[in-house]
Amino acid sequence: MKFSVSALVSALAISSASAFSPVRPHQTSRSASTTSLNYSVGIVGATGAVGKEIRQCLENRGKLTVDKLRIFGSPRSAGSTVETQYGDVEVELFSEEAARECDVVFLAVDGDFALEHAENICKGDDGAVVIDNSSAFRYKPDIPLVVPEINGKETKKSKLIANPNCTTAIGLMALWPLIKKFGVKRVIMSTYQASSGAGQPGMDELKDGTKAYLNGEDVKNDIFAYPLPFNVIPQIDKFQENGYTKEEMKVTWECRKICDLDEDCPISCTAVRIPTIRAHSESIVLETIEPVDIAAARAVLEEAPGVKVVDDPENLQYPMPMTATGQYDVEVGRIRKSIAFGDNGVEFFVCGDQLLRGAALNAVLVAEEMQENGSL
Ligand code: 2RA
Repeated sequence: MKFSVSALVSALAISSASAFSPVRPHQTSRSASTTSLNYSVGIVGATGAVGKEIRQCLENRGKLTVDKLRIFGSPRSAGSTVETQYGDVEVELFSEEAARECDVVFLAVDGDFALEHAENICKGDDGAVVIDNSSAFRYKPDIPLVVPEINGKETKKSKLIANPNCTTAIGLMALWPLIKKFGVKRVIMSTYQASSGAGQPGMDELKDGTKAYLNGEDVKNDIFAYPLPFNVIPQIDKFQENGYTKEEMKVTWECRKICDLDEDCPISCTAVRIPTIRAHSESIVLETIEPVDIAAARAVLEEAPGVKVVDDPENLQYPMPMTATGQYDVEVGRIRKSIAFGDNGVEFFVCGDQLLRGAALNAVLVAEEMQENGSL
């Protein structure tokens, strides 16, 4: 943490006030183990779909002790004002110098921007911690790719942390506890991904296209390869030489890196865009090393942080985008022994909010983890 004057003043205020009042504004849910200094937090891309959710996660969770929120934008948005729980914040024109004054900066912008600026923002002892939501650094061996519930301790190794792709983060919440318990031989995943994966323009295109379709008008598609309303599109991101798309390969690469699996652990994904708004769904088949007892598998998932088991077929209870939307936890259900892999296989269905668990919440949890472990 950098000891800015404002942080020091607030630290002194906290310590002198603590004898009289244990609760101060913006600190209602601080855990006893956190330090008494607050942080200057920056968001780049705060008006985009993920950036907005990052701000709301910071506000709603209240665990990262924010002294000052700074919002950085382009010349177009600079000067406008955003109402926040930390007061009205004037959007500042982004510069590396200004971002470096923060303790932690969330990048909710594209990979090219991250490649150009992330390392400059965090370099040196006086640089900021950067949590990057793009794919720019995810596959670099020396940059931690972190889902805090799985490999949070990796955050101690670097001031630049990569946030995983949403599909990976959502699936791993359920996969990892089962892999830890039963081991992994292979994973086969099929996804049903919401329009929010393409940001606010993706959600807008789905909504506008649905209205147009129902009015009998032409349905335009600029964001998706084909019109999404009343359709499914078995392509997300660009096709690779091996016939998979980049979205599908991200699942393979990122699951291996986050879970520290063998370089060649067979993880195969088919990623499909469907006309839902903001929760991704995933059908996952795990072939295990140890035989799977389904009651034990369910128990492991019930204990797992960030997971809500919704699995009561008799009463038609199972995960759905409709119920997972807006939730921090992913829903897991349809848990069953696999016909394909017998005793060594378990199949299940996961739904998670793409903007929260798949992006903003994970990024904020990374910062909270770093606050807890002293890396901020
Ligand atoms: C998508 N996974 O759903 C991507 C977004 N990061 O398009």
